[in-house]
Amino acid sequence: MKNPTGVAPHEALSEAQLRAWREDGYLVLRGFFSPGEIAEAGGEADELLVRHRSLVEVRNIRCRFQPNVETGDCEFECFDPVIDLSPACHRLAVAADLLAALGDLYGEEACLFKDKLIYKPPGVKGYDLHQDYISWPDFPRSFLTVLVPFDRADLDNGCTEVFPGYHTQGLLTPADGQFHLLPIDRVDESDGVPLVLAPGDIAMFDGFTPHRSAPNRSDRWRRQLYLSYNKVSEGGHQRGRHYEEFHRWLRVKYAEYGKTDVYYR
Ligand SMILES: O=C(O)CCC(=O)C(=O)O
Repeated sequence: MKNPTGVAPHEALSEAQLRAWREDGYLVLRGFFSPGEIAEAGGEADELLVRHRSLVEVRNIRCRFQPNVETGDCEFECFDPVIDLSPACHRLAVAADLLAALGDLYGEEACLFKDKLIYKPPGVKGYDLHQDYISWPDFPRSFLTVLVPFDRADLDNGCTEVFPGYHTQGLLTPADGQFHLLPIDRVDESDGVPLVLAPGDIAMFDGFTPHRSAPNRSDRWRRQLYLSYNKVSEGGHQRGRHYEEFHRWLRVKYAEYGKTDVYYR
């Protein structure tokens, strides 16, 4: 039957979940993906490290490295992007149920903007407090990120921690087109919510939601897919354009540190 109100009904999320999202700037959905879907993507994540071993190189701007807080070594920790390497990660990024949930959050179609796979091996450092939004002229204010863990993420292996409610204040650092860490005194540390997730669970958080993660102090990996989206009304499908802009920006940043021999592969 045609919807007499002309308003698209919510497909996936309840009113309470939508209210929590608006107020808190994050939402956790338990058991969202099946064990089979996560096992397949997790298996591919491991295979990538063997099959695409030659990609893991400090000059390749697809790869991110972080110090190991135990050994001081610089260790590989992330492919950004990843869906062109892993069909199973690609399937998760465009899964109909996920796009339906995001469509409910947005009130319109969600477009994949960015995708990365953070492996976070034992000992590897986390991320200091920041917001993901960056004030580039075309960067969508509707940017949000979905976390899809392949391993249990908890306090021991440095799960992501979000600070609810602050997203309503917008950008909390200068809007100068640069990436800024957020001073810790800008939030009340006791507000932090660790996103403790089991494989199959997902969490989404707003591009203005402050977040951080501690080092991985366990002997377990914390493999987690980070899928970011924008509203279709804010630039439409622009993943290709985003990565061109991101790579230009990264090359400038590397050059500032004297590293001019970088490439993308
Ligand atoms: O690994 C994490 O938990 C956080 C990663 C993050 O904040 C980022 O990549 O921007």
